[in-house]
Order: sequence, then structure tokens, then C-alpha cells
Amino acid sequence: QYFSVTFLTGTPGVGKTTLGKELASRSGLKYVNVGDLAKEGQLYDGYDEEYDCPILDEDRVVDELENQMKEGGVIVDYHGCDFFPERWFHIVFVLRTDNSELYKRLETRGYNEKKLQDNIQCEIFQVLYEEAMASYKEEIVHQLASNKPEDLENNINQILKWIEQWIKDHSS
Ligand code: DAT
Repeated sequence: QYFSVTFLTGTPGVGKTTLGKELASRSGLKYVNVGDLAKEGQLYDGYDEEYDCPILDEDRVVDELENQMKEGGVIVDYHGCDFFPERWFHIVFVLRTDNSELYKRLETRGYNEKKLQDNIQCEIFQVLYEEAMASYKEEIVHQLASNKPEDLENNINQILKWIEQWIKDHSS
């Protein structure tokens, strides 16, 4: 049974994890956090001193996820998207958050000033949106506002409707 795969991306702090977990619990789809997966499997290739974080071993991450993606029924969460195979995802949602709100969220996380500024810049220059548009067919890439709790509720409902429609369209 072929089944839909949804991809949530965006700058760290925009709400991918919150949305992904809630979606999974309401839809029965499985939530996959690529950052956590890499951590558990130590799928790293060195350490980035400037950004103070491990460097993802992209090939090993892709190998690790391949079977699960073929099975489908998955919601994937990651703040990068240019290294996943294009065939994996049926729809891509880029979450977007206003600067002042994002700043507050990242400050709460205890990010240092450089990391804060880098992430805010990433959001201002819509790096993840551009990356998603360059990596997947434009018509499957959608932006969703993720500033307040009502947005979360709206986004869940919209994505659930999309998944339902996708399954209908592909079940014959
Ligand atoms: P990400 O997984 O993109 O890094 P997250 O899900 O951990 O982001 O969310 C970061 C913080 O923002 C967290 O404290 C929850 C909060 N948040 C997420 N979505 C929100 C929304 N729609 N409205 C208000 N706060 C939200």
C-alpha cells in the first residue's frame, strides 16, 4: 500500500516538532524527527566549530530513512531539505514565523547571540522556503504561518484535509 509522506521544514523554532507530533497523534501517521534520528544513530560526519553543532552525515541519514519512506504514512521534520530524494515527499510545508516571535522562542531555548542572529537571518531571507522551492516541484511546496496557537490549529486542520484528499486520489 502506497501512502502519503508529508514533509515539514523551516528555520529552527518555527514549530515543526509541535505541529508534527500533534498531526501524528490526530492522523495515525508516524512522526519522524530527522535531528533526533541522527542523534540516536550518531549519523554525523564531524563537528562544526563555528556553529557549535555536529555535521549531519546526509548519505547515512538518507539510507537510514529509505525503507520507511517507501512504506509511507510518515510526517518528516527537519530544518533542511536539499539532500533528501525528491521522490520521497508528496507535499512540503514550510512553516514561517515573524522575527520578533521567533527571537523570543529561540531566546527561551538559550541560544547564544550568534546562533540567534543566524537563525533570525535564515528566517528573514527565507532560506528554507527558497531551498524547498529549488528542491521540489513548486506546486507541492506550501508556506504556513506559525505565529500563534490559532495558527497551529488551522495548520493541523489544513494538513489533515490534504492528507485525506491525497489518500482518496491515490486509492483506486
Ligand atoms: P521546531 O521544531 O521548528 O524547532 P518547536 O516545535 O520546537 O519548533 O517550537 C518552538 C517553540 O515554539 C516551542 O516552545 C513551541 C512554540 N510554538 C510552536 N508552534 C507555535 C504556535 N503556532 N504558536 C505559538 N507557539 C508555538
